[in-house]
Amino acid sequence: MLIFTVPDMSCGHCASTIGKAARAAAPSAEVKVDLASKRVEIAGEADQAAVVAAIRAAGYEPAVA
Ligand SMILES: [Cu+2]
Repeated sequence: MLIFTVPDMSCGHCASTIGKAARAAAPSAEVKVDLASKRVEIAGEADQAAVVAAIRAAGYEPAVA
């Protein structure tokens, strides 16, 4: 399980963009994005560096929780 916080996730649009980026980077994992807690949880096979890079490329800065 990878857990990130994304402090600049501020609305549903951010959450959906971040979710798409994370899912594209970890297609076989289960990705959950929670706007209220600004968290991204990824269960299953996922490359942390690839997910971080994808979220950054989408314009957000993830922090490993
Ligand atoms: Cu937003």
